[in-house]
Amino acid sequence: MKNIMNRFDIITIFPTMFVPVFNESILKRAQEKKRIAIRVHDLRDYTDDKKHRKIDDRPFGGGPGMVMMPQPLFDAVKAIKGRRKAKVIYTSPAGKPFTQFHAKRLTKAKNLIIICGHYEGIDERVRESLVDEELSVGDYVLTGGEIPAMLIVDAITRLIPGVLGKKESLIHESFEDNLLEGPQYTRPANFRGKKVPDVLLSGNHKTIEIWRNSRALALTKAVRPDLLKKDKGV
Ligand code: 9WO
Repeated sequence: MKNIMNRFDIITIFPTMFVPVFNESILKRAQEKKRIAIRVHDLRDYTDDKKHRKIDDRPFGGGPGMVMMPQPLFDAVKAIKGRRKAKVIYTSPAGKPFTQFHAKRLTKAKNLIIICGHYEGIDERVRESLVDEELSVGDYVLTGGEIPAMLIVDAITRLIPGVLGKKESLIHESFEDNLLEGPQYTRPANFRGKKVPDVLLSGNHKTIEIWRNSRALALTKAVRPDLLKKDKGV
């Protein structure tokens, strides 16, 4: 809670996409509690093309589609940064895989500027001179970088001290061992003939912990054995 607030600036051609996502639940509360500040910027506000607010152009050398021009992106990042230090992130399938490890590391950055790509992507000079980190959120192609940007803000924010309640934070602490969580049950103990495992009703905390760990390990081995091969993810 000593933390000065984390600030996220997002550069996009679809600013309204972020409104519903950032104004619900924990992300909303984190802003109200001043743990984070999120600013969404319309890239078109930064183009020199006053008339058509153009931000893309045809690729040199030919080929299909359009490329995001350097001018609006350079000017947007410069204006948003001001005198502050900021890390500039571009999301693309060609980036390094974004994992829990990156989410944790990026909680330390006071200001993240996330560029959301469209069309065929950004002019290479933006990548070379403006982008500090290129991150992928998975091996698939999307229609734009907006959803990856939301995802990155979400994953980082829940790790910022004071964002989650004490109970929720403890739950995430138990994930630090690269295991998936085993099955969970709530009332009733017998739902239409389907029973909760006896061990969970036993009240024996030690036995319950051993059972949970063994289920977590079995599940991880079955569906994500790669997580058990050291330093993956968390
Ligand atoms: C697309 C692409 C495909 C294969 C290899 C590299 C690539 N880079 C891009 C790219 O920069 N695309 C731009 C952003 C424009 C089209 C929509 N964009 C996008 C980002 N689609 N998918 C992503 C993305 C971002 C992070 N993690 C997974 C997917």
